[in-house]
Amino acid sequence: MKLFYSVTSPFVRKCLVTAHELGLRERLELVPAAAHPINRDRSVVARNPLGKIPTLVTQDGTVLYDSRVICEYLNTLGDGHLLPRQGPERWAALVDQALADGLMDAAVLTRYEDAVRPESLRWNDWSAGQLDKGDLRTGRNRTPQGCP
Ligand SMILES: N[C@@H](CCC(=O)N[C@@H](CS)C(=O)NCC(=O)O)C(=O)O
Repeated sequence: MKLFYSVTSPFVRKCLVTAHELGLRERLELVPAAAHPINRDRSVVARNPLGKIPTLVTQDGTVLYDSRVICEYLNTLGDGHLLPRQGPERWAALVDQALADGLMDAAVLTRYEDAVRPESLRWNDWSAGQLDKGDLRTGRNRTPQGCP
């Protein structure tokens, strides 16, 4: 399987950790990609119209994208222990994943604001709003009320 990746992507890292935990890491061939919100990486866009990584090409040539989909796929390919298939454990795992994805989205958007947007167009309140999510600024993640 080919995984379009970059070492700086937290979403790629999530998929790599998942593959490692399921004993599938060796089955992934890492293909370097330069996903970027402005300068599109055509090798990724050719497979995923969003141009985002991670993008996975499975053994039979099926293209999967979005880390959630890729992690579900890897879980199915492995022993299935990372994402419970049913019951309250499944909802808890999916909510944990949604929280982690939301934190990563906020971190990536903040990075794009700082590194990609021209300085004259930057809006500090935007970054402050993103960093407030899950207390990213202090590193202390809030647990939503009602979740274990
Ligand atoms: N929801 C996606 C988010 C992936 C994502 O935002 N990846 C970033 C790199 S960390 C990317 O490809 N950005 C390029 C872009 O925004 O066009 C997932 O879970 O895979």
